[in-house]
Amino acid sequence: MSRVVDTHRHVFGADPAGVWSAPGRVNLIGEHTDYNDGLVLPIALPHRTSAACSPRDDDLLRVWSVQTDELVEVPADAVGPGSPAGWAAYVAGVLWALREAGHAVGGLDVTVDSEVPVGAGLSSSAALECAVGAAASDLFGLGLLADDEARARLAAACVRAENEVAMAMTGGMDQSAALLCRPDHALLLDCRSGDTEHVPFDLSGPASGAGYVLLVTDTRAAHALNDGQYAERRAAAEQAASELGVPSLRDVDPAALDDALARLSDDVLRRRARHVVTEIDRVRSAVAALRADDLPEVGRLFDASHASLRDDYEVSCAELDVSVEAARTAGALGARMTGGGFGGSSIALVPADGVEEARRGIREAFAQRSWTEPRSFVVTAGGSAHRDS
Ligand code: GAF
Repeated sequence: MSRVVDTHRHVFGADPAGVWSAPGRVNLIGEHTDYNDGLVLPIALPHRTSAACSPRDDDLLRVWSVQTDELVEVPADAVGPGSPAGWAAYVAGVLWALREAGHAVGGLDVTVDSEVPVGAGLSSSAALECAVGAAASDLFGLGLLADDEARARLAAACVRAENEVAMAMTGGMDQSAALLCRPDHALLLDCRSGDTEHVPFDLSGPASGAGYVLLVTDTRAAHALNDGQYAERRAAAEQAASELGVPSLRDVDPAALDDALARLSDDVLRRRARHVVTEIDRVRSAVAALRADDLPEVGRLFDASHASLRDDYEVSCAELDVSVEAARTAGALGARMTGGGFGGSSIALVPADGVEEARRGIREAFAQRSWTEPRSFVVTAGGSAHRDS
């Protein structure tokens, strides 16, 4: 906190009006289902992105990043598709989207500082958008942090920033997680209706025996959502829905999946659709298993989700597969890639007294292949975006 304030003072020559922060996330299960009107189950990470902000009396945005030591200046009328480029798009894009939604939003001086690893599939971009969105809401009196309904509207603006300025065709899970998650709970979000449920996420309860923890492994295999692969998966899912004559793959009944698949025009579409339909069903099962404190079943669902993402949706990569296998070999109840894939992070449900063994197993598996050393850390479910000072 003091670093972002000190940097702001140094760069902009004045104290910020306040500091706001928002978390990264890991999705427990329900991957590539958000843009299919499906179900997702993320938790907010304890890692947060902070934005120290001061309002300006013109419409200029000046934004400094502690991570890149770089100042970007953008007048409001210069913001549009692909402009500005790079990380500043997430900041400028949010102010643009709020204006597009009819809010009176002026210029800002912003300093950002992030604990959320960038490129690790842990939603550093959504954390940045939502920290800035929270700041703009408070500083311009928009009331978009007031309750979950208002927060959902702020999340929608952040998604527009990502889709229409940063040009990444992502769904809405990450922004919803950053704005709606609660400590010690996973967020069950229905991406069609917007309905939410807060599902207790406590792996250490008495019914879980010695207890388990969620181990996140950043494989260090770089991941990007605007390189065409993500958009290609989204287009395939939309084409499958259109061939089946339904608004989205959410509308395919899992019990009638084989019939639906038989009607698709090619095998790739069949595999893409099978992932989405079975994954939405796995979210329902995982929520029931969490509520019943049946962690072995949660582990089995993690494993099934990973296999489906690897074989049917084809968004995994060697580093993710190896981290998942090594975690299981070291005693995890289950493991899977999390987030968009093509690099990024995996999660594993690990016995609380077996964390070091799992971390060592994953590290050694990477060392044997001469890959960059991965970073593994235990996480608990944190809270959503708020004002810090
Ligand atoms: C990325 C996207 F940003 C999300 O919207 C979601 O689609 C996810 O990949 C895959 O579940 O994080």
